[in-house]
Amino acid sequence: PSETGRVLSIQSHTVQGYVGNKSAVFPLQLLGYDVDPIMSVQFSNHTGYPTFKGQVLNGKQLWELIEGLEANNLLYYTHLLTGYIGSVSFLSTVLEVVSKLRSINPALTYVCDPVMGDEGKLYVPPELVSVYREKVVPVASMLTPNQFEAEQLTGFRIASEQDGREACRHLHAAGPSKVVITSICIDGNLLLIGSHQKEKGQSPVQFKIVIPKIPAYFTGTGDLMTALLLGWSNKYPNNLDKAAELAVSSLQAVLSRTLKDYEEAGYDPQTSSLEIRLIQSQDDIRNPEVKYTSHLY
Ligand code: ATP
Ligand code: PLP
Ligand code: PXL
Repeated sequence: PSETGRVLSIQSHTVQGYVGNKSAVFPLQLLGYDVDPIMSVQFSNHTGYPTFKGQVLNGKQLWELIEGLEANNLLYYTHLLTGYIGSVSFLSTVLEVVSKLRSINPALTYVCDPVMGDEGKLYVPPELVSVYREKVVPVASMLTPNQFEAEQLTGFRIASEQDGREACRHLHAAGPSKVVITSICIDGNLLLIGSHQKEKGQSPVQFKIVIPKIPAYFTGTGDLMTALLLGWSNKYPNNLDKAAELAVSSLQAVLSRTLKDYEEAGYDPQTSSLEIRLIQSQDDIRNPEVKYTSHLY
């Protein structure tokens, strides 16, 4: 499949390490996409380190970049991708960017990772939750929450596969035709649940992928996952299950290599957050060997 596109990716930049755009741009380029990154922050490193330094772009500065592009007729995009966003003002400007891009390309696909938190904890200001729920979800084409984020967006507790599928149906009713809950932790394993509502009002095609949990903590995996899902779901627009198999298989290859490299270097993978071995994994991104398969419900 050769379908590609031009992606505007509004995400973090870290000088060292792979989160945000550092984790999304290279894989999308490897899959053949033109990617135009806007750096929502520029930090020395991700915020999980003991300290970090850097600058934050505000909503007005984001809009200036959009105006610059528009003044030169450069605002035609097939996809908008957003990840971690730290303030209501920036998120509100992102909503204006969605409208502006759709005024130029009504078929624009907006892929939104509603990054808010994990494992029961919010790491964004709490005011962002209602903005995501009320304003962002309705305009998103594809949404990739984790378990906690899906709970925040729907108000349901998600404790089982059934709950996950129900949350997806609820999210479809609010807007996006594609929803992937990237991980639900059940009995120590990770479960990905995907859901594609092909026609408004119809019941969605749903599937799961079981992913054995690696006993290590990685950073940037959510950002890489969403980028891969954008890349593959655009190539297989009617087979979200197949797109998810390819994305998960690439991601797990990246994580295995990361773990192996850290272990060989004498690190204990359980005590430090691991930077993914993204560049070293380029063959696994271009041509993933499918080792994780979707099971349709
Ligand atoms: P976001 O907050 O960006 O939505 P997320 O919480 O969805 O992120 P992660 O929890 O990092 O992101 O998971 C994304 C994907 O990464 C999962 O679908 C899973 O495939 C993989 N993953 C992350 N950590 C592990 C792990 N320890 N073992 C196995 N797979 C993992
Ligand atoms: N922890 C903090 C403090 C963050 O700001 C973020 C931002 O997204 C994350 C974790 C998320 O990392 P991931 O996308 O790998 O889940
Ligand atoms: O996706 C994770 C992420 C994005 N942006 C910044 C981060 C992190 C994770 O720590 O620090 C700035």
